[in-house]
Amino acid sequence: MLTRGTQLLRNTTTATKLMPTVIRQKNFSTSGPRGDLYKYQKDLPKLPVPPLNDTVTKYLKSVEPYLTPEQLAETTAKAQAFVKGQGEQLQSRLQKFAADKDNWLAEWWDDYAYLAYRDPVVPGVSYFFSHKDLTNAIGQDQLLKATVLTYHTINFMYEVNTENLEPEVIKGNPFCMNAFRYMFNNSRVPAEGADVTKLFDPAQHQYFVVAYKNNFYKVPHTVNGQRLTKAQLYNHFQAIKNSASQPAEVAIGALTSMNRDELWVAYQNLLVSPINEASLETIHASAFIICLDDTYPVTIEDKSKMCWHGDGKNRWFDKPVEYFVAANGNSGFLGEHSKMDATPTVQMNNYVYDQIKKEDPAKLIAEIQGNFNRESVEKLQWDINSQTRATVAKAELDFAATLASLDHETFQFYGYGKNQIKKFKTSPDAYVQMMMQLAYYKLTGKVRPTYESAATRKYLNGRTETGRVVSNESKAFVETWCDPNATNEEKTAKFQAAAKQHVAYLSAAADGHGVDRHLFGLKNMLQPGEPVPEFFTDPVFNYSQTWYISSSQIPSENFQAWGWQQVIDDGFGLGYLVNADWLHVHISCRRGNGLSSADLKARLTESAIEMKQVLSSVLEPPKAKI
Ligand SMILES: *[C@@H]1O[C@H](CO)[C@@H](O)[C@H](O)[C@H]1NC(C)=O
Ligand SMILES: *[C@@H]1O[C@H](CO)[C@@H](O)[C@H](O)[C@H]1NC(C)=O
Ligand SMILES: *[C@@H]1O[C@H](CO)[C@@H](O)[C@H](O)[C@H]1NC(C)=O
Ligand SMILES: *[C@@H]1O[C@H](CO)[C@@H](O)[C@H](O)[C@H]1NC(C)=O
Ligand SMILES: CC(=O)N[C@H]1CO[C@H](CO)[C@@H](O)[C@@H]1O
Repeated sequence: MLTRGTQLLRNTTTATKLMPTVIRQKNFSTSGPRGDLYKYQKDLPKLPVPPLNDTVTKYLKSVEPYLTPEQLAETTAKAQAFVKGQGEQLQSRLQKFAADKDNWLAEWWDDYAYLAYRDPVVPGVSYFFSHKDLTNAIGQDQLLKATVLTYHTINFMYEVNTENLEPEVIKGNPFCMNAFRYMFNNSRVPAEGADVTKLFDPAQHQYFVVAYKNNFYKVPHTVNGQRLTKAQLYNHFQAIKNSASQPAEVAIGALTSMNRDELWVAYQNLLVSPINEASLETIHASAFIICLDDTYPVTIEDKSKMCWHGDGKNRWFDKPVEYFVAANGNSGFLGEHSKMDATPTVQMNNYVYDQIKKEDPAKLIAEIQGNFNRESVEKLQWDINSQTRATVAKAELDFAATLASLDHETFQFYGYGKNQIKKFKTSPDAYVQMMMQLAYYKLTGKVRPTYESAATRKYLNGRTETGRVVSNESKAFVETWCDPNATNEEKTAKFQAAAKQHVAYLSAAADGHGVDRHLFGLKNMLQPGEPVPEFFTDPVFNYSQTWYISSSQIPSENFQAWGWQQVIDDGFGLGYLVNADWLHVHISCRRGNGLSSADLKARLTESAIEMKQVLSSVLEPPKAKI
């Protein structure tokens, strides 16, 4: 239910420049029968503009834990002046603006949060899923794994393209399926100021791209209306592996690991040659990418690194759907975030992996052996001048430095999971959030602004809202748990109050009644030259959106890890899974800022053990012996 949204509220005072985000190619085919995928779209409610006073009241409540009574009084005075004054005007402008839009936020969001983002997308904003390893022959063999991963992804893609995928309905609410239009046959492409999304007609581009030894290959997925069989796919992979013994001399994919402005400059240079232009378009228009690596990742940390960034060369980071398969069969997914949040890609990965688990290895091997064909290999060509050569070299160095500045660890706790948490009659999400608050407080002695992503897909074109995790109640919870004199009963009561408040805020956020997107919208209503209300220039406003912890949960029992990067230099990024019997938190932070992911990991372990002990002692007292 929860997705990672963006935590990137960067420029707080300037209105965002609007840029075109979608370039439609000609020959857009709309023919053919269509299924139900988008059938509820027309009925979906529009993202609300909440009442101004509600939002500001909720905002004040959310900043209270950080403030002294004097500071709170000052901030409250600014807030009240805003509500009575300029705020009212901005609110009515926003209401008018929203009236004829499908989704008022979507007008700015993709650009503001993602496409105008200039740092490298990896590790900056892309997120990864590490697939659970399969213990059978498919799971241990790179090409068998790549074959079934590709085969089932193509099937899923057909469901999307023919619109036969069933729309998601969560607790009776149909969810917006718009993001599926941006899953396949498109790419993020660098542009000046803000990147763009290029979309292509899937009927005209029936192929995917394979990366191997830093080369890129075009492989058909459909020929004469027939989808490739597993044997044909396998033969293609085999042919690619046979064709290249040495890595490409210049790893052109490394360019996509660069800062976006630098990448844009590199593109201008590449596009001088029609050969490069054609190869770039082949990648952009492809359905998706499969990267075959020569690595053997064993630890969860190494597997995560392979999913997330690999060596930064055998990848094309701008594609929304990119898988990697290691030489030992371990695999994972990397999502480019600009047009899609994690919920649709979790759904796709779950579908694909559920199918893969049903594959019979013996049958698959027999099928492949009986159908051996030598496939021709279509390697993409590049015309590389000295400038490109130098840019790639710089990209590789910069990327190595970026990775070196990243400190990440994986907390995996096998003591208990959702099943145990439910016995405490509490929301598993709230439980893990409070566990992370406790760990952070134990580590830093502070309570600081924390983001949890909430999906707003019940609204048309809805993406995410911020769940503000810290509350008066969560603060009382961590303080009480760190008070050596507090009793287990007191601790339990504080925990329950904090979890209750968490659920209330997150539900409001999913209903479009958080504070962050609304205030963002109001700020966007300021006209050039207009004075910026004190409410927005208040340092508390800025502080309250400085995400020292940025967090998100996704539901999948098919993953052994997932994660992404912290969003501020002094912060942690925490991607978590609440599985039936185990917990996962991927922890990232920046090196050299006095933070340590290993220390937070130790504090998480301590907190997980302590919470179960204390809560069990109160909520599950041992039954008296008869
Ligand atoms: C919201 O409205 C209530 C009731 O009218 C008022 O007491 C409160 O001060 C208002 N909040 C703000 C922030 O202006
Ligand atoms: C928040 O906590 C403070 C200090 O414990 C208390 O004075 C205040 O009334 C609380 N505010 C709310 C909205 O619960
Ligand atoms: C715990 O209780 C003892 C005895 O009442 C008191 O001296 C001490 O200050 C308390 N510690 C804390 C952290 O409140
Ligand atoms: C807060 O202010 C700092 C310093 O000006 C700025 O770098 C940061 O982006 C601001 N944060 C937010 C969330 O606006
Ligand atoms: C331009 C274009 O044809 N885009 C299509 C890409 O594929 C999705 C479905 O996967 C369609 O919804 C888009 O219209």
